[in-house]
Amino acid sequence: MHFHKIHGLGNDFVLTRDLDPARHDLARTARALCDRHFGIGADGLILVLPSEKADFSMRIFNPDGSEAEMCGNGIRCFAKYVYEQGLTEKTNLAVETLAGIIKPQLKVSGGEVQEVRVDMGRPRLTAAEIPVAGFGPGPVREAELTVDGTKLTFTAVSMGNPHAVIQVDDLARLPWQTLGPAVESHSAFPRKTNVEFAQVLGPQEVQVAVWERGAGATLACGTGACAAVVALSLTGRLERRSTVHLPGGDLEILWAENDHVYMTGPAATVFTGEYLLDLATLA
Ligand code: ZDP
Repeated sequence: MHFHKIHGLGNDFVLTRDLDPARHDLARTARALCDRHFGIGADGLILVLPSEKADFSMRIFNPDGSEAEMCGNGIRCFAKYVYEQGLTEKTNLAVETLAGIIKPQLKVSGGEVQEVRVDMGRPRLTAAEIPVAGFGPGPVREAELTVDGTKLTFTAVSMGNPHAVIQVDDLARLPWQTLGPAVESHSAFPRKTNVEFAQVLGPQEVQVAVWERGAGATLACGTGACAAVVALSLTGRLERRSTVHLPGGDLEILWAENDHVYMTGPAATVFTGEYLLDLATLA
């Protein structure tokens, strides 16, 4: 299996065209490839597939084998891959995902994709859409959740995938690495959730620590950065155009007047390779 290793702000993915959903056990393959000791190592496995409704179709699997609806950093990596592999000459793409058609716009110079601005579509805010159980039926804003004896305040947002944005005063003093998995698997989130711990630094600036569903702590999360800006502007804590500081770097987010969220950030190819183990016999 030929693959590319591409990351967005250190959120890293294995991308390939050599996996066939009809023939391969994708959950098992994702677990094997994403393993950092027994495999290639990645925060997710991304399949580059043809589409009847759009230019391409993207499927994304977490390191635990679960399939996510969408992936913000991953779709920038996806756009870089299809353009630089010569699969398209378009710089405005439409990509089919389980969260609908997402539209990356490529900034190209010297034949290389330098940056990608993605129309991530509209955030979904009702409890049923996210989904959140035991709250709602409408939007869940600054609701209380107690995990491990700690009272947290969360706002729920779906960017196609579920997010709980937890506003905190001081990230350095919060044991978010242990709270993250407890929130991820809390019964309030029937499909589990990604968790963003967010400390507002200024009117247009926020620091975010990410605990990803099915992946754990990662250096960045594109859909999570969008969810954080939506949640915090909804609750009057941040402007709709803001910079999100993540451990791996910054993303620029705009929740525009047309209700669409736009995310701008980089993607970098690190290496290509051949995976040598038999995909049919993966442990
Ligand atoms: O929704 C989920 O299960 C996520 N773990 C998918 C990956 C999201 C990602 N971090 C992003 O950038 O949006 C890749």
